[in-house]
Amino acid sequence: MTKSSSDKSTIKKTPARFITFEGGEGVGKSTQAKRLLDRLKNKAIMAIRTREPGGTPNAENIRSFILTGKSEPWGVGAEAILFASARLDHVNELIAPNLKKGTWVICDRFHDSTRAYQGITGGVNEDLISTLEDLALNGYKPDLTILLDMEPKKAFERVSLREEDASLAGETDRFEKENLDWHNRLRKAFLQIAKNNQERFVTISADKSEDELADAVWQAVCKKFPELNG
Ligand code: Z5A
Repeated sequence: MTKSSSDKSTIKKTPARFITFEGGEGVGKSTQAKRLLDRLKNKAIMAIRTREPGGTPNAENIRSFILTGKSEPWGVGAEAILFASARLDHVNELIAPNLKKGTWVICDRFHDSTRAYQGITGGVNEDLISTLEDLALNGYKPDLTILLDMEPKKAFERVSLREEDASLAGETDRFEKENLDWHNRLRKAFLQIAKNNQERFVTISADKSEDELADAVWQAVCKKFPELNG
Protein backbone atom coordinates (compact mmCIF):
# COMPACT_ATOMS: atom_id res chain seq x y z
CA MET A 1 0.00 0.00 0.00
CA THR A 2 1.31 3.51 -0.88
CA LYS A 3 1.38 5.69 2.20
CA SER A 4 1.57 9.48 2.40
CA SER A 5 4.03 11.06 4.83
CA SER A 6 1.15 11.87 7.24
CA ASP A 7 0.07 8.21 7.11
CA LYS A 8 3.61 7.20 8.10
CA SER A 9 3.56 9.52 11.09
CA THR A 10 0.21 7.99 12.14
CA ILE A 11 1.79 4.54 12.20
CA LYS A 12 4.79 5.78 14.16
CA LYS A 13 2.70 7.37 16.93
CA THR A 14 0.26 4.47 17.25
CA PRO A 15 1.06 1.53 19.53
CA ALA A 16 -0.56 -1.74 18.50
CA ARG A 17 -3.96 -2.25 20.13
CA PHE A 18 -5.92 -5.37 20.83
CA ILE A 19 -9.68 -5.01 20.20
CA THR A 20 -12.29 -7.72 20.73
CA PHE A 21 -15.93 -7.99 19.67
CA GLU A 22 -18.40 -9.82 21.88
CA GLY A 23 -22.11 -10.53 21.97
CA GLY A 24 -24.68 -13.17 21.13
CA GLU A 25 -25.09 -14.95 17.86
CA GLY A 26 -26.00 -12.93 14.77
CA VAL A 27 -25.55 -9.46 16.31
CA GLY A 28 -23.05 -8.53 13.58
CA LYS A 29 -19.65 -9.16 15.20
CA SER A 30 -17.97 -10.65 12.12
CA THR A 31 -19.38 -7.94 9.85
CA GLN A 32 -18.21 -5.16 12.17
CA ALA A 33 -14.80 -6.72 12.79
CA LYS A 34 -14.26 -6.64 9.04
CA ARG A 35 -15.54 -3.06 8.72
CA LEU A 36 -13.19 -1.94 11.50
CA LEU A 37 -10.25 -3.68 9.84
CA ASP A 38 -11.00 -1.80 6.61
CA ARG A 39 -11.19 1.51 8.44
CA LEU A 40 -7.88 0.96 10.21
CA LYS A 41 -6.25 -0.01 6.94
CA ASN A 42 -7.61 3.17 5.36
CA LYS A 43 -5.69 5.02 8.07
CA ALA A 44 -2.58 3.06 7.00
CA ILE A 45 -2.56 1.14 10.27
CA MET A 46 -1.27 -2.41 10.13
CA ALA A 47 -4.02 -4.67 11.45
CA ILE A 48 -5.28 -8.24 11.26
CA ARG A 49 -8.67 -9.79 11.94
CA THR A 50 -9.02 -13.14 13.62
CA ARG A 51 -11.69 -15.14 15.45
CA GLU A 52 -12.39 -17.47 18.34
CA PRO A 53 -12.57 -20.30 18.70
CA GLY A 54 -9.94 -20.56 16.00
CA GLY A 55 -7.37 -18.30 14.39
CA THR A 56 -4.54 -20.87 14.21
CA PRO A 57 -4.57 -24.41 12.71
CA ASN A 58 -4.56 -26.05 16.16
CA ALA A 59 -7.31 -23.79 17.46
CA GLU A 60 -9.39 -24.30 14.29
CA ASN A 61 -9.22 -28.08 14.96
CA ILE A 62 -10.61 -27.50 18.45
CA ARG A 63 -13.28 -25.18 16.96
CA SER A 64 -14.51 -27.88 14.66
CA PHE A 65 -14.49 -30.47 17.46
CA ILE A 66 -16.64 -28.24 19.70
CA LEU A 67 -19.03 -26.71 17.16
CA THR A 68 -19.92 -30.05 15.60
CA GLY A 69 -21.09 -31.16 19.04
CA LYS A 70 -18.35 -33.73 19.73
CA SER A 71 -17.36 -32.10 23.03
CA GLU A 72 -20.92 -31.86 24.36
CA PRO A 73 -20.93 -35.27 26.10
CA TRP A 74 -17.82 -34.22 28.04
CA GLY A 75 -19.77 -31.50 29.80
CA VAL A 76 -19.56 -27.73 29.96
CA GLY A 77 -16.48 -27.66 32.25
CA ALA A 78 -14.45 -29.65 29.73
CA GLU A 79 -15.69 -27.34 26.97
CA ALA A 80 -14.43 -24.32 28.94
CA ILE A 81 -11.01 -26.00 29.12
CA LEU A 82 -11.09 -26.74 25.38
CA PHE A 83 -11.92 -23.11 24.53
CA ALA A 84 -9.05 -22.01 26.80
CA SER A 85 -6.63 -24.49 25.14
CA ALA A 86 -7.54 -23.11 21.73
CA ARG A 87 -7.09 -19.57 23.10
CA LEU A 88 -3.63 -20.29 24.52
CA ASP A 89 -2.42 -21.42 21.10
CA HIS A 90 -4.12 -18.45 19.42
CA VAL A 91 -2.50 -15.97 21.84
CA ASN A 92 0.96 -17.51 21.63
CA GLU A 93 1.04 -18.17 17.90
CA LEU A 94 -0.92 -15.28 16.40
CA ILE A 95 -2.07 -12.53 18.77
CA ALA A 96 1.11 -11.90 20.78
CA PRO A 97 3.52 -12.03 17.80
CA ASN A 98 1.40 -9.53 15.87
CA LEU A 99 1.01 -7.10 18.76
CA LYS A 100 4.76 -7.34 19.42
CA LYS A 101 5.57 -6.33 15.86
CA GLY A 102 3.15 -3.39 16.01
CA THR A 103 0.14 -4.86 14.21
CA TRP A 104 -3.31 -4.16 15.66
CA VAL A 105 -5.37 -7.27 16.34
CA ILE A 106 -9.16 -7.39 15.99
CA CYS A 107 -10.64 -10.56 17.38
CA ASP A 108 -14.20 -11.82 16.81
CA ARG A 109 -14.94 -13.20 20.32
CA PHE A 110 -12.34 -13.81 23.03
CA HIS A 111 -12.22 -14.74 26.72
CA ASP A 112 -15.44 -12.91 27.65
CA SER A 113 -17.30 -15.47 25.54
CA THR A 114 -16.06 -18.27 27.80
CA ARG A 115 -17.15 -16.31 30.87
CA ALA A 116 -20.58 -15.61 29.34
CA TYR A 117 -21.34 -18.99 27.67
CA GLN A 118 -19.60 -21.56 29.87
CA GLY A 119 -19.36 -19.49 33.09
CA ILE A 120 -22.40 -17.37 33.85
CA THR A 121 -24.87 -19.10 31.49
CA GLY A 122 -23.38 -22.60 31.57
CA GLY A 123 -22.73 -22.69 35.32
CA VAL A 124 -18.98 -23.39 35.32
CA ASN A 125 -17.39 -22.27 38.55
CA GLU A 126 -16.08 -18.67 38.56
CA ASP A 127 -12.70 -19.74 40.01
CA LEU A 128 -12.11 -22.18 37.16
CA ILE A 129 -13.08 -19.52 34.58
CA SER A 130 -10.66 -17.01 36.16
CA THR A 131 -7.84 -19.58 36.30
CA LEU A 132 -8.39 -20.48 32.64
CA GLU A 133 -8.35 -16.78 31.74
CA ASP A 134 -5.01 -16.25 33.50
CA LEU A 135 -3.56 -19.28 31.77
CA ALA A 136 -4.85 -18.66 28.26
CA LEU A 137 -4.43 -14.89 28.03
CA ASN A 138 -0.79 -15.05 29.12
CA GLY A 139 -1.02 -11.32 29.97
CA TYR A 140 -2.63 -10.31 26.65
CA LYS A 141 -5.87 -8.71 27.82
CA PRO A 142 -7.80 -6.71 25.21
CA ASP A 143 -7.36 -2.92 25.31
CA LEU A 144 -10.97 -2.48 24.20
CA THR A 145 -13.94 -4.83 24.03
CA ILE A 146 -16.97 -3.83 21.99
CA LEU A 147 -20.15 -5.55 23.12
CA LEU A 148 -22.79 -5.56 20.38
CA ASP A 149 -26.06 -5.87 22.22
CA MET A 150 -29.39 -6.86 20.71
CA GLU A 151 -32.53 -8.84 21.48
CA PRO A 152 -31.66 -12.46 20.57
CA LYS A 153 -34.99 -12.90 18.77
CA LYS A 154 -34.12 -10.11 16.31
CA ALA A 155 -30.56 -11.33 15.90
CA PHE A 156 -31.85 -14.81 15.03
CA GLU A 157 -33.95 -13.28 12.24
CA ARG A 158 -30.70 -12.00 10.72
CA VAL A 159 -29.09 -15.41 11.03
CA SER A 160 -32.07 -17.20 9.51
CA LEU A 161 -31.91 -14.87 6.50
CA ARG A 162 -28.25 -15.84 6.12
CA GLU A 163 -29.09 -19.51 6.45
CA GLU A 164 -31.61 -19.33 3.67
CA ASP A 165 -28.45 -19.43 1.62
CA ALA A 166 -28.55 -23.01 0.29
CA SER A 167 -25.02 -23.81 1.47
CA LEU A 168 -25.92 -23.18 5.12
CA ALA A 169 -29.47 -24.50 5.24
CA GLY A 170 -30.01 -27.12 7.92
CA GLU A 171 -26.70 -26.59 9.73
CA THR A 172 -26.97 -25.79 13.42
CA ASP A 173 -23.91 -25.47 15.60
CA ARG A 174 -23.45 -26.60 19.19
CA PHE A 175 -24.90 -23.39 20.71
CA GLU A 176 -27.46 -22.30 18.11
CA LYS A 177 -29.80 -25.07 19.24
CA GLU A 178 -30.20 -23.62 22.77
CA ASN A 179 -33.63 -22.05 23.34
CA LEU A 180 -34.57 -18.37 23.41
CA ASP A 181 -34.63 -18.23 27.21
CA TRP A 182 -31.03 -19.51 27.27
CA HIS A 183 -29.99 -16.82 24.77
CA ASN A 184 -31.76 -14.12 26.80
CA ARG A 185 -29.76 -15.24 29.84
CA LEU A 186 -26.62 -15.12 27.72
CA ARG A 187 -27.40 -11.54 26.71
CA LYS A 188 -27.72 -10.57 30.38
CA ALA A 189 -24.44 -12.34 31.13
CA PHE A 190 -22.59 -10.23 28.55
CA LEU A 191 -24.19 -7.04 29.92
CA GLN A 192 -23.10 -8.04 33.42
CA ILE A 193 -19.52 -8.68 32.29
CA ALA A 194 -19.49 -5.27 30.57
CA LYS A 195 -20.76 -3.61 33.74
CA ASN A 196 -18.03 -5.29 35.78
CA ASN A 197 -15.30 -4.20 33.34
CA GLN A 198 -16.31 -0.68 32.40
CA GLU A 199 -12.73 0.49 31.84
CA ARG A 200 -12.40 -1.99 28.96
CA PHE A 201 -15.94 -2.33 27.54
CA VAL A 202 -18.08 -0.20 25.28
CA THR A 203 -21.64 -1.49 24.77
CA ILE A 204 -23.35 -0.52 21.52
CA SER A 205 -26.90 -1.32 20.46
CA ALA A 206 -26.57 -3.53 17.39
CA ASP A 207 -30.15 -2.89 16.32
CA LYS A 208 -29.20 -0.49 13.55
CA SER A 209 -28.10 -0.69 9.95
CA GLU A 210 -24.69 -2.10 9.11
CA ASP A 211 -23.39 1.38 8.16
CA GLU A 212 -24.76 3.08 11.27
CA LEU A 213 -23.24 0.38 13.43
CA ALA A 214 -19.87 0.70 11.68
CA ASP A 215 -19.93 4.45 12.41
CA ALA A 216 -20.81 3.86 16.08
CA VAL A 217 -17.98 1.31 16.40
CA TRP A 218 -15.50 3.68 14.76
CA GLN A 219 -16.53 6.52 17.10
CA ALA A 220 -16.00 4.26 20.11
CA VAL A 221 -12.59 3.14 18.85
CA CYS A 222 -11.47 6.74 18.17
CA LYS A 223 -12.68 7.83 21.61
CA LYS A 224 -10.68 5.07 23.27
CA PHE A 225 -7.59 5.64 21.12
CA PRO A 226 -7.47 9.41 20.44
CA GLU A 227 -4.22 8.95 18.49
CA LEU A 228 -6.44 7.79 15.61
CA ASN A 229 -7.85 11.31 15.29
CA GLY A 230 -4.39 12.79 14.64
N1 Z5A B 1 -18.16 -19.85 22.13
C1 Z5A B 1 -18.21 -20.26 23.45
O1 Z5A B 1 -19.18 -20.88 23.86
N2 Z5A B 1 -17.16 -19.99 24.25
C2 Z5A B 1 -16.06 -19.32 23.84
O2 Z5A B 1 -15.11 -19.09 24.62
C3 Z5A B 1 -16.03 -18.88 22.46
C4 Z5A B 1 -17.10 -19.17 21.64
C5 Z5A B 1 -14.84 -18.12 21.95
C6 Z5A B 1 -18.83 -19.70 17.80
O3 Z5A B 1 -19.68 -19.70 16.74
C7 Z5A B 1 -19.64 -20.30 18.94
O4 Z5A B 1 -18.76 -20.64 20.00
C8 Z5A B 1 -20.58 -19.26 19.47
C9 Z5A B 1 -20.13 -19.01 20.89
C10 Z5A B 1 -19.28 -20.17 21.23
N3 Z5A B 1 -21.87 -19.84 19.51
N4 Z5A B 1 -22.91 -19.41 19.13
N5 Z5A B 1 -24.03 -19.32 18.91
P1 Z5A B 1 -19.53 -18.78 15.48
O5 Z5A B 1 -18.23 -18.05 15.48
O6 Z5A B 1 -19.80 -19.63 14.30
O7 Z5A B 1 -20.82 -17.90 15.66
P2 Z5A B 1 -21.02 -16.47 16.25
O8 Z5A B 1 -19.80 -15.96 16.93
O9 Z5A B 1 -22.22 -16.48 17.08
O10 Z5A B 1 -21.15 -15.60 14.93
P3 Z5A B 1 -22.29 -15.37 13.90
O11 Z5A B 1 -23.46 -16.25 14.00
O12 Z5A B 1 -21.60 -15.41 12.58
O13 Z5A B 1 -22.80 -13.94 14.24
P4 Z5A B 1 -22.12 -12.50 14.11
O14 Z5A B 1 -20.67 -12.62 13.73
O15 Z5A B 1 -22.42 -11.75 15.33
O16 Z5A B 1 -22.92 -11.82 12.91
P5 Z5A B 1 -22.53 -11.61 11.36
O17 Z5A B 1 -22.03 -12.90 10.80
O18 Z5A B 1 -21.69 -10.41 11.21
O19 Z5A B 1 -23.97 -11.27 10.81
C11 Z5A B 1 -25.02 -12.23 10.85
C12 Z5A B 1 -25.96 -11.99 9.64
O20 Z5A B 1 -26.59 -10.71 9.78
C13 Z5A B 1 -25.23 -11.93 8.29
O21 Z5A B 1 -26.04 -12.48 7.32
C14 Z5A B 1 -25.03 -10.45 8.05
O22 Z5A B 1 -24.95 -10.12 6.69
C15 Z5A B 1 -26.25 -9.85 8.70
N6 Z5A B 1 -25.99 -8.54 9.33
C16 Z5A B 1 -24.86 -8.12 9.93
N7 Z5A B 1 -25.02 -6.88 10.42
C17 Z5A B 1 -26.28 -6.51 10.13
C18 Z5A B 1 -27.05 -5.33 10.39
N8 Z5A B 1 -26.53 -4.29 11.06
N9 Z5A B 1 -28.31 -5.30 9.99
C19 Z5A B 1 -28.85 -6.36 9.33
N10 Z5A B 1 -28.19 -7.51 9.02
C20 Z5A B 1 -26.91 -7.57 9.44
